[in-house]
Amino acid sequence: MRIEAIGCEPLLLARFNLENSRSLETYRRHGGYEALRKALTTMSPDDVINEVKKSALRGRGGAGFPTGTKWSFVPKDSPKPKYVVCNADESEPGTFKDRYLMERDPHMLIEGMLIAAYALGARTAYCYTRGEYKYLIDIMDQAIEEARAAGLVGERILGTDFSCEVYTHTGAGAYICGEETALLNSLEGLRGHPRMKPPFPAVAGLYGCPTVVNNVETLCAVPWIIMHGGDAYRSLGTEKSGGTKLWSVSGHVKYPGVYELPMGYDDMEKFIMEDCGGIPNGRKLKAVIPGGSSVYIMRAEDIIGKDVRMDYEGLVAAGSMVGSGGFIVMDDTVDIFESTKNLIEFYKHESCGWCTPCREGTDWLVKAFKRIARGEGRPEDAQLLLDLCDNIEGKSFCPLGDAAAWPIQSAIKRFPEDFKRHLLPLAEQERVPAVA
Ligand code: L3W
Ligand code: SF4
Repeated sequence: MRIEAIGCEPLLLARFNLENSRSLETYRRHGGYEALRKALTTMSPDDVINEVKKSALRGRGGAGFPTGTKWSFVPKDSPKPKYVVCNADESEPGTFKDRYLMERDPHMLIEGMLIAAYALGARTAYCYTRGEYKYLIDIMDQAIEEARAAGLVGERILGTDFSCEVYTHTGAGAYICGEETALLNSLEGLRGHPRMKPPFPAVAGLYGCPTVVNNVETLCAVPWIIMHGGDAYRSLGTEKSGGTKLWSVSGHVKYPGVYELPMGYDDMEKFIMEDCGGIPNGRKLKAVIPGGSSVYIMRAEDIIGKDVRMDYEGLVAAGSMVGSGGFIVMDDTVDIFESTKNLIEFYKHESCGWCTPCREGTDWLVKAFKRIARGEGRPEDAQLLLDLCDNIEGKSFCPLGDAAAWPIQSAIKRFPEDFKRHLLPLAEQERVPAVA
């Protein structure tokens, strides 16, 4: 497992390889909590928000929404308490960056949460972590206790008027609780199904109060931005997407791992073939899902020789999305029908059942995929699968529905041969060469 910055100085990974990197002592020895001190003693909350706006930091959980803009939606004159919630429910298939941030550098996250709380006028911050990451709760709790003992969490932080409590909270292993409003329901002790938006959480979130929900990686970038300035952060990336981004690389590459790249890293082919060591065992690249399972699958021919830029705009232009940065590489032994079947089984299992198109649609899709896999496919099944997706996409209550439809639609359109073979009668399937 490689953990490495490429094309930039490590910003999020800067302390990962230090001895005892998760301790407060190590963090402070390397400048930790100085950004919080700077914010509390030399900046107004609006100054902090403006710096984050200038940085062009965008939400790293999947949607890429501008962080400073989201923070500015929190009403300043509301008499209600305000909350900061860190979304550490990292559940997107292929995504495993946030766990390393929490495991190796928990104080960077706590400092980011505290700066966000100061900017927004919140006195309480929660870190909502997926149930399977239970071990990280212990790491976070220990770090919070260390910070509290040092006067960095709790009353009158660093001797200023700013007070803020930080709590951890564990989910119970439901993917849907990574959707921000389902997460808030779960945090309130309710069933984890999504809420109607608008109102957005920034206006009516936890307990109906203004709440900012940000991903772990997003909050971890904040101390650096405050310390070095929004312009410096922006200049590391592109005009529209500042800073650096973590990519969780898995699948058929020689060196899987977590890579930090500047936003706008300008060649996805180089990233796969050189930085990640290329495709092992002499095989060829067949497909990449660049942003976690919920985005469009890409074909090798859309990557090789195409100078695909790795940022929000670059990946949309190349026919996919940054998503959560879960970068899954597949070689030419992979049957895309089989890998897509695997994904739809995941979405069916994780559908919360709240709305009919997603609950029923994902179930029907799984039934159809299983029938086809048993050798009972029919030529018209490709269209049937697309019709089922069409009845889910844009017609479901939350993004999980779209996320279930997109990988299937793109797989059928971009890898028709892998589907066609399965739709032939069994005897004929044997005459068509299997994938590689
Ligand atoms: C106030 C407005 N706030 C938007 C806020 C909104 C949210 C953020 C983005 O889905 C995607 C999803 C997954 N006033 C606002 C406003 N906001 N307009 O901005 O909102 P939105 O609705 O565009 O996205 P979302 O519902 O947060 C997130 C995809 O990410 N995904 C999943 C990743 C999973 C992980 C993980 O495991 N860590 O990240 C991957 O692609 O499918 O499409 O905060 O409130 N007018
Ligand atoms: Fe639940 Fe799926 Fe509907 Fe989202 S789209 S509310 S996950 S049933």
